[in-house]
Amino acid sequence: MSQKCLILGANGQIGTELVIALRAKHGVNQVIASDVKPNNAPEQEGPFIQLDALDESALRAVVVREKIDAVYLMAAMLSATGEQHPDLAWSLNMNTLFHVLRLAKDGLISRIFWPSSIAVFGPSSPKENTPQLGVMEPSTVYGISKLSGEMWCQYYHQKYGVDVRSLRYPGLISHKSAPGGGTTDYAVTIFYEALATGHFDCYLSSDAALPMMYMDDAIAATLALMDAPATKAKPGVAYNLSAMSFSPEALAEEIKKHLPEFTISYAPDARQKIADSWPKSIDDSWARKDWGWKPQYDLSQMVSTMLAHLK
Ligand code: AKB
Repeated sequence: MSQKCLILGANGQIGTELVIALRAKHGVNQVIASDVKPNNAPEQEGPFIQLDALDESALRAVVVREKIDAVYLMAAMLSATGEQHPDLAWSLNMNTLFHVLRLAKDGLISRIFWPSSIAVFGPSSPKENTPQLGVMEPSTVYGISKLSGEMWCQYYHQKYGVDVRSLRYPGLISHKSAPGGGTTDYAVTIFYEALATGHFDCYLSSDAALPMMYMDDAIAATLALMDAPATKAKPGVAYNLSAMSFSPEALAEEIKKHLPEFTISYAPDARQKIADSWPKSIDDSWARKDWGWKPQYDLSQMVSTMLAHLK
């Protein structure tokens, strides 16, 4: 199905790669990239509009003028930055979602993608193989905004028939664009430091295992979810999504197989508390059963691919 898409937050870690993948699929002019900042991704050739998703009337005007079918809302403030700016994180993460949900409720667009996160889980959730449903008491502003957002997506689907699709992304690892403000960002920075200086000082403890995924898998999952019929990829459900799980120590060991001189030290900071509150691994059996999700990259494939690109 060829759709005219609008990506909000196109300059971000996921947005950058999502725009490229959607343009390859739907055609360059079918995909409008937008961000609050000017376009900083030269590899995204195609239409770009500077747009603040918090400005509801500006957003509506673009959607109507460009005859948009689907909106991908990738603008968000992540976990670590959110703890420093709680009001701003809540305002950005929730208000942009309401703006997009209302576009669909009013019949201006037919489908939404909205990213959730493993941050919806909290200290009282099971740590290993955390199931789709169960105790969710997030302890970060980011997690609270994602869990609330999930509930609002479900509500808009049930009450108004809005077709909103969602994934609970784990930490994402990519080489095209840097993450910003997350707890899992170390798993990207480590590669740059390993190649530049041969050493990495990690802000998490050696055994802080977290669910992670290579970006190609995250993009493939997003496209598959948006393409699947609503009878399979259920609107209003934020699917658990899993590929691998590792600690900083395990990641360092894998990097050492390629760079034997690499060393790592540990100086946990405030982000350790956030990591402690999250699952160590995720059960994504709903996504596998409902719409056939299957990741391609494990830890060793991800590490060799990252190093090959960054070298
Ligand atoms: C973060 O660390 O805040 C994000 C996430 C897991 O949603 N990468």
